[in-house]
Amino acid sequence: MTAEYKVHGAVAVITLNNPPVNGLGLATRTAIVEGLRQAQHDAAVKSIVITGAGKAFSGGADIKEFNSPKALAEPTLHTVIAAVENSDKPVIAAIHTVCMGGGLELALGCHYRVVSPGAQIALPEVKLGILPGAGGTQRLPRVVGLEMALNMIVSGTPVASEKLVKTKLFDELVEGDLMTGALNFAERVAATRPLPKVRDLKVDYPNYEAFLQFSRNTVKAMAGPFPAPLKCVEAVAASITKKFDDGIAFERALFVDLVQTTESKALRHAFFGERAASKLPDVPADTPMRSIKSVAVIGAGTMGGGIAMNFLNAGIPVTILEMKQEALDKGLATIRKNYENTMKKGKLTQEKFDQRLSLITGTMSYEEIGQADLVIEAVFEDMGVKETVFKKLDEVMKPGAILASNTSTLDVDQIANFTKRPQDVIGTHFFSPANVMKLLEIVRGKATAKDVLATTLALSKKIKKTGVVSGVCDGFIGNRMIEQYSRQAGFLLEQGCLPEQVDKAVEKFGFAMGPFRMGDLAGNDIGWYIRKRRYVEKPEVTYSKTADLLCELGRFGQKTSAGWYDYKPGDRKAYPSTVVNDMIIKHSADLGIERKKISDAEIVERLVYALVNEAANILDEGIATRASDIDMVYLTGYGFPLFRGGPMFYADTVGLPNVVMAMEKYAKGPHGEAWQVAPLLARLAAEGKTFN
Ligand code: T1G
Repeated sequence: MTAEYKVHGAVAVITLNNPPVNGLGLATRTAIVEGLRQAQHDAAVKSIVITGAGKAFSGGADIKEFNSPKALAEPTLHTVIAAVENSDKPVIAAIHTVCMGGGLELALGCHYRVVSPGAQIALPEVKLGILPGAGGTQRLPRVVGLEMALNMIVSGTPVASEKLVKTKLFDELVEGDLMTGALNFAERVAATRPLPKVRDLKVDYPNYEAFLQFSRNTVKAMAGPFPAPLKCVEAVAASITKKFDDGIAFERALFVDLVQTTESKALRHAFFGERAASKLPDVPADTPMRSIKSVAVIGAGTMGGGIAMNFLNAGIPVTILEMKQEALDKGLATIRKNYENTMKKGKLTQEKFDQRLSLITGTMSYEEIGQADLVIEAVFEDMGVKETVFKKLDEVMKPGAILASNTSTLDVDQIANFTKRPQDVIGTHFFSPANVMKLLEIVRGKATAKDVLATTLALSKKIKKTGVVSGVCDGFIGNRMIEQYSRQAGFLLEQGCLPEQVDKAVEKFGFAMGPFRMGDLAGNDIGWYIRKRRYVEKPEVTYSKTADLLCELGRFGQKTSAGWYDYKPGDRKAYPSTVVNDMIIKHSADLGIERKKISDAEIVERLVYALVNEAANILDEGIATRASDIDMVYLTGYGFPLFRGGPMFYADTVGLPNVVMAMEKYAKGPHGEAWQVAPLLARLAAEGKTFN
């Protein structure tokens, strides 16, 4: 059963038991109604308690059921809540740990609510592109007030139960054992009549129109492409402008609209995609993990310093190693500066600042890092340098230590073979700035042990990264795909576009930054260095030479105050460059290419489908475990727009046959060889299937 029924004296207790978070799926909803019916028919029962087993009261409706018949099958959550509210015996919600979404709405339908301290209370539906659809927008304002309710619903942010005990949301804060407190409370109120109903309360807020208008304006400004936040405001407004049942109907209508939107489906896709990424078919969830109590980082440069900060933030001591005192001092000073800046912005307390800085030690001796449980090298991206470092690490690191490389493209198997313990070697590819970017590509070598993988995945969650496992190939998942994206960007310049048009087109599509602004930020010389290697390794792969011509002018981007764009001192704004645009136009002429007008739609198709096509190969080769992993890479590491769900999700929404048709059209144009449709993509399109 997904809810247990048990009578304690004169109190019937219904315990939700649907691990992991007591999602209110159909079976659970049915069991609740069954329990209420039993309690109603048992004359010995004078009051009813509803609570949750395990680590949640309830995490809300079962998102896995959305857009499936079960979600709307009776008893719906509305029906369950009505059954609770219309019970002729008092129903008390005994809340602990997590009470969110439909779980909170269920509690709001109860006559009373008692709660443990520290419980996370939220209506987070907006984060899934929807809004509370079972009365939350109408009941919450009636117990915590219009403003608090609006903030909670529009942000979706949890509030600790202690902060709400003075509101009508809770009747008692139970400091000790929750069940004991709930049973005592239930006995005390057993005979109290009339039964208090949240729906009978009124929302009182003087001059609410002005507040609501201000809220609309504020939310409109921050919601971007997501429709849900503004609809949350409208739904909450109904709690004061409409009668209760009209407000419920209005909320329901808005919910039904939102749950069908692509934006909501994209957010739900990302929610599950984030969690699925930590699961590997061949690494059991109960794989024993190695204990990581201390970390060493080799290299105190930009990457090494950023990597170190992730562990300091998680309270894990770090020893950072450099070969020269000056570099070590500079690296440590940068870490301190970063924390000082965060503290200045009020995002870090002095106490946390001191604690984090107390956890970092600098050294120039490999011998001093030998006892670390994990060592991550962030040295120069050159196999010779990696070889020297890993041979040294193999010598000094204690048995069982995990040896990780922050390489962004090099062969992790080759690196592992520099050691006598390849099973302990793994790739941990952080993205710059490493203490900010959420993505962590975890590169599993052929020899990487399963417990090393499981440990690294769990550690990525602890340092608040989205860990995505990649197999070994050139560029792993993200950079291998961005390679094709950049190729198309270069061809577009040759054929008629200028950097600003391409960037604007993809930024309008929703990317945080277009390819050329991104190149200027990351450094155009990085791509240049990789292309030079490619020209030798894969001479058959064609590239536009525009990016090389740019680098030959020394225009590496912001770091040289000139790249695809011009930059002014102290100003990070990208100004179109006459020098570069003339160079591009001249290069087309030198190639005998007649430049033509290219639409924004074509720009977006060619850049995004280049990602999708390469991703299909990555999936087919087993480099990525699943399509949603690839989406998570692009959503958390490459600025792909969240409301479009990632490249694979987006391709699914376009329809794979449409993607293939567009690619076949481009295959007839210049550099058509770049549009070889990936076999997996062709197969799925032909079979009417999707990636996800
Ligand atoms: N439905 C289905 N599965 C859920 C779930 C949910 N609501 N919440 C979590 N899971 C799964 C999750 O996929 C993972 O599965 C496991 O539980 C542990 O999650 C009408 C319609 C509750 C704070 O948005 O915020 O109610 O990977 O790793 O870190 O108005 O999960 O193990 O197979 O996140 O301890 C509104 C979403 C739903 C809450 C727990 N509720 N969940 O965090 O564990 S819409 C939410 C969370 C709704 C009504 C509407 C968190 C958590 P697996 P986890 P955690």
